[in-house]
Amino acid sequence: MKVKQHIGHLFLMSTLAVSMQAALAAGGAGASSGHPGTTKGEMAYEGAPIATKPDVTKDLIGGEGPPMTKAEFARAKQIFFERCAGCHGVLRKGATGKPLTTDITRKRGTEYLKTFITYGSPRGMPNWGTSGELSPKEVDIMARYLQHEPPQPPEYGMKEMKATWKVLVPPEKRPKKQMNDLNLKNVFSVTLRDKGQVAIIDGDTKKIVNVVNTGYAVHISRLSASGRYLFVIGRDAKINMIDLWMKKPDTVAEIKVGMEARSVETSKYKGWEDKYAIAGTYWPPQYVIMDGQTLEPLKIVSTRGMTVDTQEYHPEPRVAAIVASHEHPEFIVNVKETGKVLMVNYEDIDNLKVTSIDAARFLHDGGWDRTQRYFLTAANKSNKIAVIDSKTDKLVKLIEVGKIPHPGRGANFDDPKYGPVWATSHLGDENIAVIGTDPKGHPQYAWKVVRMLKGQGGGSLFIKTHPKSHHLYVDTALNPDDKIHQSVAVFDINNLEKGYKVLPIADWAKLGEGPKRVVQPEFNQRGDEVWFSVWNGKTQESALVVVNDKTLKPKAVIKDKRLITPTGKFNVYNTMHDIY
Ligand code: DHE
Repeated sequence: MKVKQHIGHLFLMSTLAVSMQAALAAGGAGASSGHPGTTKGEMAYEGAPIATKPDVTKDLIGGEGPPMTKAEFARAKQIFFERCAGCHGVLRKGATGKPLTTDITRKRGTEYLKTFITYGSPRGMPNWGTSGELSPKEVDIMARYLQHEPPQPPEYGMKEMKATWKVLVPPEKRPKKQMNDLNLKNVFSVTLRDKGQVAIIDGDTKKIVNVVNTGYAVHISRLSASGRYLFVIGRDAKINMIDLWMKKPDTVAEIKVGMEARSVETSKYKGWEDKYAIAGTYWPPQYVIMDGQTLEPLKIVSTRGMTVDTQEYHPEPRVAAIVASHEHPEFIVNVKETGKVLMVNYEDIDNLKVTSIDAARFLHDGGWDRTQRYFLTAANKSNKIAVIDSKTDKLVKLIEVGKIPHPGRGANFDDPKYGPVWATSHLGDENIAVIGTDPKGHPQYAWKVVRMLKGQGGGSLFIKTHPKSHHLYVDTALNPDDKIHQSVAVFDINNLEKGYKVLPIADWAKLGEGPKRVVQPEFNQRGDEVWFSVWNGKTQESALVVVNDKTLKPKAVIKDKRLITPTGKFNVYNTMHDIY
């Protein structure tokens, strides 16, 4: 493994690209990582380098750990942030990976830890040594490093946020009306992951309107309730607020709200449209409520606290998905490691009311049922979907599903037999769990898995349909088989028993070399087209494939040298109105 000397942002940019590229070059999701239970694709997905810079931490070297030089400690920390922190957490308190706190590691000792790091475990720990990813010397350094207290990244409060906050175009200088002739409702914001950019694409003409520089390894986009402002968050916790009314939509305000983040959302309750924005961070573990017109940070709240099951203190409970309630002036905040869903009422942010709902670990992503009253969210390592009633602010049910549910925002449709349902696919198996969501009309099926459909295989990240469509699309972006991760399964909702058809999306894109994972279906506003990303390596050609939802035939292939590593796509109208 090559030693890189420079650390910091640029280093992380390149290592993320390198690690994803390595996985992609090795067949991407297709290659085994050399130990049972985790594919290269999954490793690249969950164990990607974190955005927090290793040079900013407070280090507690010495004390009771085995002897190490400063240079060894620095090297180990760099490796840990690149390869381990995504699963074990920065403070090593455990997330999808096991806890590695010093009370545990010192008991195990250097030799045991070396063996574990070298050979891995069937439960998901990679074989870093025998795969050649770490040299014997690096394994030895890591084994000793883990017996020292974890280096602590700095806190990030109001002072730090304000220092990065910029209003590039103040509200009074912004257009008073839409200055372009775009059909804004059918515009798409497309994540260009490894470029740290989003492409704003006109869904009608399929032309790129602008490419906007955003945060590092940019992650998701969300819309303001009015549909005018687009909020984009990078993994480095940088938020861009883009005004779609400008002649050429561009950033009007930006801020960095922490060191590591995944989620952003805006207030949608009646009377509160476009008033607030909220972002949740992985590091520090907290969320911040901001002014919805300027991104001025107003209120920061920590998520540190007790876990839902063992009721012990967790120092690093990361904020996962956030959605805006339609029933109350509230944000619904998933806290991953404590397994709690917070209903954050923004009516009076100086006297903040937060209802904490016990769900299960480790909360990740989720979406609304068709009535937008119930929020269904994945507790992925518990193999459960938690149902939250946003009207009563209570947990309705924890539903056992398949292995590692990963719904994105899920898919709502009318099942011919069971009535209104919401569905999720899974990372860990081929199941698609279909859950009844109509306690009034179909009480016998409500909050039960009414069907387990069989898809192409595990490694699914996203599933999608639309009220106007009778098709259910399921990607398998991280499946080990090239054929499977380069295509999608589509079910006819009116004939689910019939099984699925396979659409060879990557073949339709006619690209050259590369893993070409097909990821995240997203409908246009009218609900008659569905868009897919064909996600290739950073130096390879990628594309977007638009499928005619009626005929299931390709309608357009969007290629452009600026479309580098496209992943998530967010249609303005569907994202504004939570249609999926
Ligand atoms: Fe995501 C949503 C976290 C890796 C594409 N991802 C989310 C959400 C969370 C999350 C918490 C929900 C946000 C919300 O709704 O408020 N994602 C993480 C990770 O922690 C993880 C596993 C590892 C990491 O280092 O970030 C991760 N995610 C990825 C990818 O590698 C994906 C496939 C490609 C990419 O662009 O990075 C990816 N995540 C997405 C997308 C969404 C998302 C496209 C939004 C889906 C939607 O339809 O709303």
